Amino acid sequence: MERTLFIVKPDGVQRGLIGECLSRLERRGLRLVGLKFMQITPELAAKHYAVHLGKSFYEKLIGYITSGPVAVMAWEGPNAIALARQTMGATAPGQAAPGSIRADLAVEIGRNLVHGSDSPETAAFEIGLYFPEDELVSWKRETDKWIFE
Ligand code: DAT
Ligand code: MG
Repeated sequence: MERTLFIVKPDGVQRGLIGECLSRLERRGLRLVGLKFMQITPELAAKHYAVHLGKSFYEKLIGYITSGPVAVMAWEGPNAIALARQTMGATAPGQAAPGSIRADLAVEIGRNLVHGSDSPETAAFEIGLYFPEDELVSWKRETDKWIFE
């Protein structure tokens, strides 16, 4: 089992796409273990995107992710990180695979709707940034045996 952090960014919230994005992961079969609605502070954004500090788009990225409320989720499943990334699509919507969230619903890299962790290390780090341990729910679904082998 793997866990991954997933965020519907401020453009997704403003466009009324929280449910659409959540639903795609839910219907795919990943299991929700954390969920909150919040506004990311500049301090938290700087921690989250520290890896991009110094890049040309850094300031714009911090401005974008802090520009309004976001929906933050933790999802669980076998290979959850790669599965969520596939459902999201590539960073640039024009390069995202057809059927992915970014291909179907986004146009610009700077308004690409969603965030998802990209490795086990970043997933652990990012989940820790947004969810104290007691806000994550470990549970079994009635449908697990029909989705997880
Ligand atoms: P991803 O969100 O697919 O994990 P990333 O971690 O490389 O992509 O970058 C984080 C965000 O920064 C990305 O969602 C949008 C923005 N970004 C990345 N590369 C960019 C670029 N070349 N120009 C503008 N924004 C960029
Ligand atoms: Mg990333």
